[in-house]
Amino acid sequence: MSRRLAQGFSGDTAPEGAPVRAVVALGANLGDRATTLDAAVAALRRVPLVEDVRAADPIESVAVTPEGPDAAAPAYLNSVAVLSTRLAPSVLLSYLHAIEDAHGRVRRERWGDRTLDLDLIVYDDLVSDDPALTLPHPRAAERTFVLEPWLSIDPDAALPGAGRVDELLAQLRSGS
Ligand code: A4P
Ligand code: MG
Repeated sequence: MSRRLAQGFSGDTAPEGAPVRAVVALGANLGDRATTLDAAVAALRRVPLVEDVRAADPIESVAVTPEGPDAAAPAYLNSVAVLSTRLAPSVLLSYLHAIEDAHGRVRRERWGDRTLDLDLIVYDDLVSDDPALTLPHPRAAERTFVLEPWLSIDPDAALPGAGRVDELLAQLRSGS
């Protein structure tokens, strides 16, 4: 059963201090994308109370904008990292923002081009509709560029409330 964010996740660390599994999506469509993604994974490995970071080989994808796919925009490199952490989800998100900032992320427009985007896709089986941290990430289930790299490093991956990642990906690929 999914847990709600309000129940016991207000501190800086996970409840009972037990490590939980989290999934982070990485994206870049400006600058030296591959170098940036490598550096972001290295930075994730240095975050306190984060362990066992495993990152997928990056894939290239057409930029998705609010108007739909835009082949004229710079293409993205996307990857996904699976990790174990004792940090509370809001604290983990703060570290993700700090890593984005360290790589020159400028927030001008939603879904705008960016040197680095780090999204928290899942944190254990937590469900949250807080706009500051929505879990699972509300658009993950419809994004091949998230599901494909995730599945490559976790064949049993599942998105709480949406289902198995292999099945979601098959549905997206078949257009259903
Ligand atoms: N926020 C809420 N929930 C989360 C979460 N689970 N993870 C809040 C991360 N952030 C979360 O984020 C905006 C706000 O979302 C933050 O204040 C945070 O507290 P942002 O990173 O500043 O802005 P953004 O990334 O432009 O917005 P958003 O809505 O997160 O966009 P997405 O969904 O990340 O989409 N096309 C390709 N091919 N590949 C991509 O990676 N990425 C995007 C961005 C668009 N098109 C893309 C790709
Ligand atoms: Mg984002």
